[in-house]
Amino acid sequence: MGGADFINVLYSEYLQFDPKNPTWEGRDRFFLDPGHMAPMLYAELALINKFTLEELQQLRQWDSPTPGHPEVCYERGIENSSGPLGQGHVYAVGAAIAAKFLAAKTGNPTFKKETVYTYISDGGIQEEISHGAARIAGNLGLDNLVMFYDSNDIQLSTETSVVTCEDTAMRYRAFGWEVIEIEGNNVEQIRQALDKAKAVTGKPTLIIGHCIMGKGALKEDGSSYERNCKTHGAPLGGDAYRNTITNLGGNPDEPFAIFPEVKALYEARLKELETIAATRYAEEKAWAAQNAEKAAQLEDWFAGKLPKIDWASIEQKPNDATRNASAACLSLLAKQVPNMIVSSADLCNSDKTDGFLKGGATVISRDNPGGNFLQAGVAELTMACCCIGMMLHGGVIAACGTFFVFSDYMKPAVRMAALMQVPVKFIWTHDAFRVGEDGPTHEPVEQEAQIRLMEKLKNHSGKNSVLVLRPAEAKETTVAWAMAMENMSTPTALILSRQNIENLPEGNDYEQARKGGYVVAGSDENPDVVLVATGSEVSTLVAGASLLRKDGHKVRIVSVPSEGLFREQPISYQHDVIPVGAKVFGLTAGLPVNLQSFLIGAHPSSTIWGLESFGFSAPYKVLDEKLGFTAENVYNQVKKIL
Ligand SMILES: Cc1ncc(C[n+]2csc(CCOP(=O)(O)OP(=O)(O)O)c2C)c(N)n1
Ligand SMILES: [Mg+2]
Repeated sequence: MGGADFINVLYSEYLQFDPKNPTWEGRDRFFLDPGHMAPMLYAELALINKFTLEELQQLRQWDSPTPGHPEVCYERGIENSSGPLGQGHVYAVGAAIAAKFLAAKTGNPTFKKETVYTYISDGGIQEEISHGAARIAGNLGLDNLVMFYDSNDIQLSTETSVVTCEDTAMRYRAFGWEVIEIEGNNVEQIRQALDKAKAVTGKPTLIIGHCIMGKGALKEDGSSYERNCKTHGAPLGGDAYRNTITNLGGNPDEPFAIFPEVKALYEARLKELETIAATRYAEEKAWAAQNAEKAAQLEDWFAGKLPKIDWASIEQKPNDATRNASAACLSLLAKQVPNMIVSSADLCNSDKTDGFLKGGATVISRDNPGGNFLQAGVAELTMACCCIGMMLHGGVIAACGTFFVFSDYMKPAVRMAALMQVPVKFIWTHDAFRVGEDGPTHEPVEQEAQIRLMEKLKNHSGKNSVLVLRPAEAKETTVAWAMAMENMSTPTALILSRQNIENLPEGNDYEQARKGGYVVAGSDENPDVVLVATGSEVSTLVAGASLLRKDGHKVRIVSVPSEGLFREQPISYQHDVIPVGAKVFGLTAGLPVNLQSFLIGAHPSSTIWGLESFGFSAPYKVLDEKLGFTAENVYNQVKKIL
């Protein structure tokens, strides 16, 4: 209720979209940060015919298009799912970066005219991620970004003064923003602020709107219910809504009515928008006529179509680390995928996303908005959300890298990408304890188990919500990157090694990695034991197998870059790879649970060697010895079950 004046002015006078074409590439975007304000957004969208009044009445009910928090749906005018405070406005930062990128890269004038609006509340301002977003948007001078802050002094359980004495205006100014302060329920001031924000150049704008929480609300006894935490999320209670609707000039017997003058206002605006869109289309058409090739390319970009990528041209160095193998792929992608943007949280030379720079990418800056490498600074969650926002905008493919252990700082964003089915590529290197001297703080142990849980969780289209790939060595990494690029329906995680890894035996058919798991070349017929691993542990199994063969044992080795994908194969294939009743030995540098499912149906003596504690500080070869990740230990452990 406190934000209604702003949203009404924005939608009835400023936001430019095509009522007939909700996915128009050049439309203004509106990203809602506080998902609990879903009713405000749904009600506004009902005024532009995106929801019916009946649908509004189904708020939070089973199978309704109006769930408790909005879920992305372009057709209905919802640009993002929102709920976890803080993330929504960072998607807007990503979208603003994407709009500037597309403007610079294509020259299509429509992207210069596009404005990205976002709405934030006290909760989002307090979330740590707001610092990352403010820094990046300020540093890049995103003058196509306008953020309205619903500053109402009230949050869920207290007044804001209990938890903060921040001078928010000063903070955003310090980050390089234009800051305007207004009475957030004063329509004239809202107009002036939006006019001013649109005219600002070289800076994003924050409009701090001092709003009245629960504006116009009355309690059951008729006293004021304004500025009260209790109005945050719960119904007003009893007949309070009747008093409130009467107080606001409505009829409490018809709470879902649209006033005729409001209807007329929006009808007129929708007409106006048709003209605005037609003018913009004409400009786009004129540009397309002059730039036929770019126009065709742009269409592909928004359709999520990849150009031909010459994967076969990649020559992986023998026995290389998979992070280096990833760099080789990124170098090629920099040359062949012009709408790809890669980001790193200040680790590009370690996570090897600098391969993208070496392939010719340039760093995005206020002077180079058409660059395609975002140096995100040390802000993993912000980086992930920016990448999601770029892809929500459309026209761009985004990937971001850091150390695997810091995926912990990104999980909330990975979850939202999975829920929204946004195909960001997450690049996580330094995938295990072999980080070594950096000690247990930097050594991922349980992270693979955590991220693989997302492979076991289906999205609302029935697909594994994330594709998680931990390739065994350099050449398998090329296939993994191809799979990541081709996957435009869910996020993909690439989990890569810091250390060098021996190549798999000659003749290995790497394309089989597309099945999630496969028998590695050189395996024996009718094996006595099946050795299973993901990532670099596969090569340790290969080394262990050669010792076992000296004793006359027949051994099969299975590489499983993605358990989730493997489980989608026909059961007959799964049994061909790991026969029912076989003796299975699994090796994982993560928690044993990573491979647990391969013991189902296997011989009861089957076992897994994994980590059951945090890591330790030592050179990685010493850790391999101490923790049992050697050919000798594979031999010793397997001998026990043969
Ligand atoms: C990351 C996250 N933490 C906690 C919550 C639960 N929550 C929802 S709204 C809210 C605070 C609401 O305060 P404010 O943002 O000022 O919204 P207002 O009450 O003014 O509408 C909280 C803590 C959440 N949605 N997301
Ligand atoms: Mg508030």
